[in-house]
Amino acid sequence: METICVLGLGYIGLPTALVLASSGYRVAGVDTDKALIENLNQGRMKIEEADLQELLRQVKDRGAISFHTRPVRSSVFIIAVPTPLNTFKQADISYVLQALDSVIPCLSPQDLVVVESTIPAGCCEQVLKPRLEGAGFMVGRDVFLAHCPERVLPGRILQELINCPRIIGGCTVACGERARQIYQVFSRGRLYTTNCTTAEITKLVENTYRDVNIALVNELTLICQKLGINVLEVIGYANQHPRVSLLHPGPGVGGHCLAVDPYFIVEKAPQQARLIALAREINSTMPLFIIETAKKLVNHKEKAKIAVFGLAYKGNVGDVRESPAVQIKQALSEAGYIIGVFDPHVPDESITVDEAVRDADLILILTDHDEFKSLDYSQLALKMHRPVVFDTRNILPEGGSGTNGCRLYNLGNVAAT
Ligand code: SAJ
Repeated sequence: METICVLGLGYIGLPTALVLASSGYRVAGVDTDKALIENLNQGRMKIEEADLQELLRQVKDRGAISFHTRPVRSSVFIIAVPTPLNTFKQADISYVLQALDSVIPCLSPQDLVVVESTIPAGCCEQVLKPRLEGAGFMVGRDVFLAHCPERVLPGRILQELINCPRIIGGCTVACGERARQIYQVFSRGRLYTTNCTTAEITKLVENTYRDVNIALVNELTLICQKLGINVLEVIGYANQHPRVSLLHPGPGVGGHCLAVDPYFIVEKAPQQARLIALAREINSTMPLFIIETAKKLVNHKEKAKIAVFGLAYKGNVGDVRESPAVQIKQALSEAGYIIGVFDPHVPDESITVDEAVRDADLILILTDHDEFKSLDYSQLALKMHRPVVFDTRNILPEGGSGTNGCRLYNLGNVAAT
């Protein structure tokens, strides 16, 4: 079996490295973050994901994986570093370039470089391939270059890593084939090979599809609010249609994928990507609607206390990247409200539920964690100054928390405010 070097040990790179190591490859996990490497060497990780910790223990015990701060000699290099947005909302590929540059001195003939990081369309052909060729490696002859974007859903990473079909874009047919052979060892999903640019844009459009669909229901929420009708009822009825499947409205779209990737398309075709840009705008202004509604629910009282339930960008994960909840919390705090955050998945930023709700004027549910569904809101109401709950995720049964004078609002009945 080949040795594989995985660069970037975040939400994608680490699970990928562990799965490769458990599939028989010898794996070197690489990250420039020294503290992360020390923690992994001691068997510790920060990512909260089912079975991942146990997998780390197993592959470490078997000696199938080692961790380093620089790439080591291998025959395959998988780059899974972040591609954030720069201040102009364009893809910042500098981490990918740094990773590639660090790999170049380790390359030998016939080695394979796979980029899993999400990158703009044309990046492999126009940026990465010329960089390898500039270093003296003819792509498709001396070394192979492919893009194999990840598709895993945070919260179900391991399961989806193994089972999702994958799109592999090769700079040449041989590049795609070489990458396919690596992935087929652990992947149970079908592996499709195509060219790099097709793989790049396919990845981007998957997340854009979801972002646009969420924008539709978020916009519908604002429309229904104006019309004084319950958006949840409308969605429920519309979804009875055999070809309609509306998603869930919420306080906005977060995470490092949906809130970022559509901009990579806009960047490349701003004149054409009108719907995509508008969807981004709708989703990223959703927090303003939540902030204004929360202010109304505390009657614009100065220094009202708001118990914020959830900072993570979505339920049952501890990831706060691009989280609308963080944005909402910050804006309310800057507006002078007293904020108590309760998020059992983000312990560093959280106080206890009792501390958060004590003397609060509003519980503002911003994340759909399971823990929030099973709380007894009528009991929490007893500790509050004014027992009002605004459930922006629609996780509580409508009208279900009405005891002890507790008033429950969600995105369906917020028109009443
Ligand atoms: N959200 C809504 N309403 C919904 C669904 C989601 O408001 O009906 C919000 C969530 O609360 C969250 C955001 O959208 O703030 C994104 O959450 P998500 O669960 O839709 O997606 P991610 O970002 O966790 O993972 C996505 C997935 N892409 C698709 O489903 C097309 C995943 O498969 C990708 O691998 C991942 O992006 C990625 O890394 O690109």
